[in-house]
Amino acid sequence: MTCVPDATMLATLERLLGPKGFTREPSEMTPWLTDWRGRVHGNAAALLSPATTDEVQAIVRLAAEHKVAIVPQGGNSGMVAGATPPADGSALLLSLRRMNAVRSLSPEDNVAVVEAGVILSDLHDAAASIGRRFPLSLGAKGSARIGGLISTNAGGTQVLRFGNMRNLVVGIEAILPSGERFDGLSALRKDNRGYDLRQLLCGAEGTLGVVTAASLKLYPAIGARAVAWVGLATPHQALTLLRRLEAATGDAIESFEAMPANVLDMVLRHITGTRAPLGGTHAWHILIEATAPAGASDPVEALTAHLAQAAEEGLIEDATVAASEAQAEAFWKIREVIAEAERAEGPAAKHDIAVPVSAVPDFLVEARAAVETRFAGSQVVGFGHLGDGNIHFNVLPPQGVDQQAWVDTEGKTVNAFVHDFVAARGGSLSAEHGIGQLKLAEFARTAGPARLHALRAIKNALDPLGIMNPGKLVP
Ligand code: 2HG
Ligand code: ZN
Repeated sequence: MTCVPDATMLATLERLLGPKGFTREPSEMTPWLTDWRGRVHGNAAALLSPATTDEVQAIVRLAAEHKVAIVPQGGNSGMVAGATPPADGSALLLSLRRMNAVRSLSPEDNVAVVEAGVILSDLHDAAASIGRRFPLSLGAKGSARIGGLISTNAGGTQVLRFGNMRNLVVGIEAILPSGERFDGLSALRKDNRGYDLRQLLCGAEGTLGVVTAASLKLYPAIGARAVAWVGLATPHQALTLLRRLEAATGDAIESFEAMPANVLDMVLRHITGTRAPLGGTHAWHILIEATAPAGASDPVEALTAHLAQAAEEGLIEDATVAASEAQAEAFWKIREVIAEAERAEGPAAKHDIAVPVSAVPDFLVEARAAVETRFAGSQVVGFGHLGDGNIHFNVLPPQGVDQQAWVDTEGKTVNAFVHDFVAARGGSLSAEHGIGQLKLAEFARTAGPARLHALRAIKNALDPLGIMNPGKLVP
């Protein structure tokens, strides 16, 4: 059990962090006390915004001494309320947003060393300034911060080719729950000193310490890209198309995102300025991006030819390749605002599942039919990263019911139904969003004893006082 910070401890923190780094003002704290989708409302004894790793260390030492809980937070754009503090107000909310320096950029190492509070799109710009790119990208790139992306092992739309955040981290600096500083920033491409602490901190959701900085892999800048929108009849045809394009283009294909017609409609309904890329109606829509390094032949021509061939054979119904950067951006916008459109649509029973890529097409068809039959009137909006096996299989309540009440009650039965369906296919109930608070019960129900025991043993070994983000990830 953790303790409530007393007046002396709060005064010490206030002195340590100064007015920019310490507040208890409700108006300043409120935006950070609720998760992005507005489902979980927390409270905090204070909002701490340290500017340096030394300040983070001092905070954690003090918290350990007083057994006070710390909830680390980045951009607060997470999907599972992993950065939302508990409602009792006993925890200190630790925002990394002021630690937003790019410490170094090395074209020789192909590495950027950045602080945890750097916003993803700022890292994209920094990498571009030295002719490199950081390839992880997602809809929330304008607000998501590096520390949160590491702590959730974020995925996004380029995982097909570059892997998730874990694959892009080569070094980490963190303050462990003991208050010790782990100096693992050195950008070693090989390091076999036993258990990999850096990888342990990726996806740990702030339960094993506070990530303060990271060394991240950079890649050559893109020379040219081709962005296509494809309409086709079934997800099975989509997977056939993906494998065919990969075989024909080497590793040029880096995104292969799928959405059914009802998801495209939802975006067009809620997000102003969006319009359907194709004229006709299609059961499935695929967004494809192919890239080429500078000096290589333009991917537009190749992708256009392959898609024309696929259309001739009847594998796809229609396709268009963006004729300009502006059009490419417009296609991408449709994909990136799905979560926003769904938020506007209202509450949903949300699932972030993974199955083997080969199982995705059958899953999409069978799970949708099973859910819409079992939960009469519900509507599946299942979209996502077909190329890496990760589907956001969200379920909207039937028309005419109290939507939030349905999600809070029947939605739990839907969650269990979907997760069991996924487990039967060797899948995972969290592909890229993490466990946080929202998946905790289902994780505990389905994880199995070996995984749970190991998880708890690691947590207890590194955080015996249980001060780091309690109530998240570890059932
Ligand atoms: C995406 O792929 C995000 O758009 C959000 O991971 C998914 O809202 C969701 O379920
Ligand atoms: Zn996603």
